[in-house]
Amino acid sequence: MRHIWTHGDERIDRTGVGTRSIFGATMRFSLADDAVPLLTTKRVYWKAAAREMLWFLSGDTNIRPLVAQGVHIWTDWPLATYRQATGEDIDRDTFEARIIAEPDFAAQWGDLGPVYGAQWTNWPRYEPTGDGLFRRAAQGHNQIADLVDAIRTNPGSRRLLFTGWNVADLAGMALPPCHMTYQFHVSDGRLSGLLFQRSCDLGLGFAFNIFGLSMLTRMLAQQCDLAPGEAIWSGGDVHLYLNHADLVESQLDRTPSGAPKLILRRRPDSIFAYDIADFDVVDYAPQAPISAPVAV
Ligand code: UFP
Repeated sequence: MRHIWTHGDERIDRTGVGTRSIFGATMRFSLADDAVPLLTTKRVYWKAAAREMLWFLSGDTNIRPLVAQGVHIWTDWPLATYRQATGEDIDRDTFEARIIAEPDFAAQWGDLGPVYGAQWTNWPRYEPTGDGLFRRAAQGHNQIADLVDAIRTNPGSRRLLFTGWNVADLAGMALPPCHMTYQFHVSDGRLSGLLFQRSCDLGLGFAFNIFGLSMLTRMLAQQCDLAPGEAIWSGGDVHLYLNHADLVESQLDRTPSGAPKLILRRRPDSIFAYDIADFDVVDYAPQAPISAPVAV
């Protein structure tokens, strides 16, 4: 963070907010003994990240179940679309209340397009109709189910990966995938996970993304009877928004402390059967939360 804040190139980005940014960065964290990379210099609402990860795995792409659980991280995109389409100056709380209370409203305005969950569990598959044409099959490729299968049956493979970057579907997504490609690696009985993230908001997004990678790696390791190895994070455009000065400076003033652990309390029958109650973070005594505006 300090390196980017002092040495990053200043550039105008898509959101118009402006960033300081570097291109290409890697970090690695051990997941052994339940260790989990979770910031201690501010409170990270890891349960929101965990709920988001479970929502991805459920294949859902509508914000309704997230909003119903008090997770607001995806609301700004549909809200902006709604305001633009209707010209109505609706506030976020009212919009979210309608999403929860009115299923039809949620269906019309709450969907994000074929984002992560759709690509992860239902990547479009096409089948021949018999007359030289193809139609979209009812069930697409479930990359996650295939991954679990491949880790179990072919752990030496160098093809243990899944991706959300479906070029043909990008135009329909509220936001093209940021944490776009996950690769896994089995060595010496340990499963490591590597995430390639094309674009990273280091002030807000990163803490969630690295937790998500770690949680998913732990779940996959548990399902495949492997020990957790490392979480390796690789970023393309890694940036700090210029309006995050308060966040950056207060975090840099603080000293990290403690060693939080992620506990998986149960071993469900399948990678798709986890519940939020299956996860707990212990030994986590972070410093005060710091809020900052999200660039939409
Ligand atoms: N972003 C993240 N992590 C995420 C996510 C978004 O850091 O999981 F969904 C940030 C990165 C960037 C913005 O600041 O959101 C996406 O903008 P763009 O598509 O222009 O890269």
